[in-house]
Amino acid sequence: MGETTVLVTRAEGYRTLALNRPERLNAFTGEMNRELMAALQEAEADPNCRALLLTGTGRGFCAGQDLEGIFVEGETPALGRTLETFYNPLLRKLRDIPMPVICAVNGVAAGAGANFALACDIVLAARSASFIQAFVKIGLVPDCGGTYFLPRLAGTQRAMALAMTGDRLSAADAERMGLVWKVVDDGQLMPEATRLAASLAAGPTRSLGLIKQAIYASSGNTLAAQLDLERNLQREIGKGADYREGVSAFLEKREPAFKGA
Ligand code: LHQ
Repeated sequence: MGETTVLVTRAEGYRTLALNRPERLNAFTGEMNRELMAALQEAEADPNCRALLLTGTGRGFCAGQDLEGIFVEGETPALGRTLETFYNPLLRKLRDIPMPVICAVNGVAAGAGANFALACDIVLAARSASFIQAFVKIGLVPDCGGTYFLPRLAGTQRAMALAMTGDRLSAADAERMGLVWKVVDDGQLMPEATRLAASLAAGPTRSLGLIKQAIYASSGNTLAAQLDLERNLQREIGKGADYREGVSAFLEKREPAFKGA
């Protein structure tokens, strides 16, 4: 038996989930899909876990679906079922989990791997990392949310060119196009990402969860609907202890001690 395909490391307030098949650039297998879902569900169920950090071991972030042995003699590939059973629930979970998910893209992110990174809430990339919509190179269409995230983050023209050419995009260009929050020097990626995770984990977690909900709802909403949503969220969050703590800390000129409540 090999090592687990997702390494989970617990720190004060947050967990790091590292995709772990470095010899295959962390390409997804069914086992990895299942272990990643289990890790996300366990994190969500733990009240002490208030932020997540997703990364990869070795020189790659994730090379997408493992292409080894996917064709079985006499069988038609059932990609729709694979997506619906494994990948789409993971994408939904990353977006719906009510805590910040940071992605530290440590190397190449291709195919599904690229789009898992784009699904995360705040994406940091190592300067040597790159993003490839590799699907077209093997005669597929982007999945795992690629056709949703790319036009929204980068605009229709860039989304189309990236998806149609499958060209490799450098981390610097990904930052310029708004696909990632920040590019950092390779040696600074994990220190910077863990600093951010620890800082968000000490934040007002319910606020952060609702911020995520509101920002993601906005692309399907009118302004009127979004104003209604903001009103509803603010009505609820304003009853919480962290709001009182935040205001008290400001008035008392001290750092707030948020409980995530
Ligand atoms: C791999 C892989 C890999 C197996 C590198 N599989 N071994 C599709 C279908 C079903 C439903 C769900 O959704 C999807 C979505 C998808 O993700 S489709 C897209 C699948 N991914 C790709 O097409 C990317 C394939 N990989 C590459 O193009 C290159 O490996 C990249 C550009 C990512 C990296 O290139 P290099 O840095 O030159 O590394 P390498 O190619 O030498 O890879 C290192 C090893 O990892 C190598 O094995 P080896 O035994 O020769 O050392 C590769 O064969 C292996 N590997 N990706 N997806």
